Order: sequence, then C-alpha cells, then structure tokens
Amino acid sequence: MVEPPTPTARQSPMIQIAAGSFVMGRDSGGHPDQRPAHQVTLSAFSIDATLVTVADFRHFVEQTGYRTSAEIVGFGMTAVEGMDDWEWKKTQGASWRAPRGAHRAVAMAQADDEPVVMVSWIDATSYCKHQDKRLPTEAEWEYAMRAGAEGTRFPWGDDPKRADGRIGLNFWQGKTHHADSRGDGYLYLSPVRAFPPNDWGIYDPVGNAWQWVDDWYGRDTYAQHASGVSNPSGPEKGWARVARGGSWWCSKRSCSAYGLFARGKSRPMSPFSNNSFRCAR
Ligand SMILES: [Ca+2]
Repeated sequence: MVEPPTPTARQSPMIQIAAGSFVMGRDSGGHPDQRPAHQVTLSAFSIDATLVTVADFRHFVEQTGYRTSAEIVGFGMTAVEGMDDWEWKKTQGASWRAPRGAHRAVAMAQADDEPVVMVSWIDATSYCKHQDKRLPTEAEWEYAMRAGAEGTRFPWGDDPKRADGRIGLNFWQGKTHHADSRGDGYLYLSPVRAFPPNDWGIYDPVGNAWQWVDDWYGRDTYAQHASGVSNPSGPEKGWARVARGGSWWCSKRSCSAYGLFARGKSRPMSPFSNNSFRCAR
C-alpha cells in the first residue's frame, strides 16, 4: 500500500528578505554584460535558505511522477575529473538520479543532502511551482546572496578565503580539470550546508552549483537599466535563461565566473551536472 503524500515535508526553510535597494553590476572589469553598475529596488520576498537537495527533488518526483528534461531526451552534460578544460560530454543515461551517467551511478552516487543537479530550467520551474513557489528573479537572487555586501565578488570580500583563512565556497582548485587539489574539501558537489551561510542565513550564495533564476538572458539588460529600475524581471524573450553563482567546476583558468557578478546562461531545456536551483516566493 502506498502512503499518501505529505505536502509539507521536504521543504527548505525560507529566509524573509525585506524590501530594499542595492547596486547590481559594475562599471569596469568582467564581461560586458555585467556593466554598468546600476541601482535596483526590490519589493519584499522570501527565498530558500539552501539549494534544493537530492532528497527534496526525490520527494517531488515520488509525489508527482515528474520526468525531467534529461530523462525525456535520455542524456545530460557531464564533466568529471581528468577531462580537458571545457570538455563537457553528452552522457547517455545521466539524470538527477545519476548525474555522471548510469554507468557511474554506484561508484559516484550523490548524497541526499547535496544539491540536485542535471535539472533544466523547465524542471526547476516545475519543482518550484509544485511547492507554491517560483524561481527568484536575477535581481532578487543577487540581492539575497549579497546580504548587504556591495561591490564585492563574494559576500565576505574579494578573496575566495574568508577571514578565518578557509576557502568560503566550493569551486575547482587546479591548473586544469585533469586534477583538483580539493583545497576546499570537495571535488564535486558539497552538502548544502557545508560552508558558512552569508549574513542573512543563506547557504551556497556562490559556488557548489550554478543556480537557475527566472530571467531570460539579455546581454544588454544592465545597460537598459542604467538609470535605475524597480523589480526587474529580465527581457520578454530570449534563447537562454540566466544561472548565477558558479559551481564546483569553475576554476581560476576555466570559468572564472564563480562569484556574485558573473551572469551564466543556458538553454532552458539543458541539464548539466553542475546546475541546480533554489526557489523564492
Ligand atoms: Ca571544490
């Protein structure tokens, strides 16, 4: 006999964010899509304290029978230690259940408290909707992850190391993707509470896994908002959805985008073994 679902279980605690304003983007450095620095004003919202975990997502699938984009097409994009830089492989049988491929499912199984990956923007949107939530907008995401820190690459400053000398996020330490020295303690994903939260209690504000946000990507979005904007929600249409924060795969030399400025983007159907999400309301 199947037990009835318990809709309240497996929901990440949410952090209440008061209405406010902050400076988004910068005037020099980085990719042109990060310019200019501009004022953004936001209404109050709440956001998940952690990334959606493997256990959270399994619960959703058990309740709904949901099939992800990767399961429908039969593959996902995977990288493992030892590959060349930028050598992502189309991996048959990869899905949120086995993000490095079915043939590595046992040897490289994920823990339940790691972020779910190999989920497309469509999957992320469906999950949040089922929780009576939604994806955060790109501006909401950055405001919450910064937690009051303006103009810095990380919530604690510009160096990956925090004041206590420890690396504050999960990214790749190695000259190439042939080997990672595991200086932050993790090769692939880390449990969602492995690193200290930002000042507003939000975990993994940067690193670990890219985080889908609701917005379509626009190269000139910030330029259009140069004189200031309230509750921006991105372009009306586009070819890619924005993802933010960077991931375990980002290194100094490849994908130096880990941090609070960089704007990642992928097609909404695309699943990667380093892309996750959190919901807002
Ligand atoms: Ca790492």
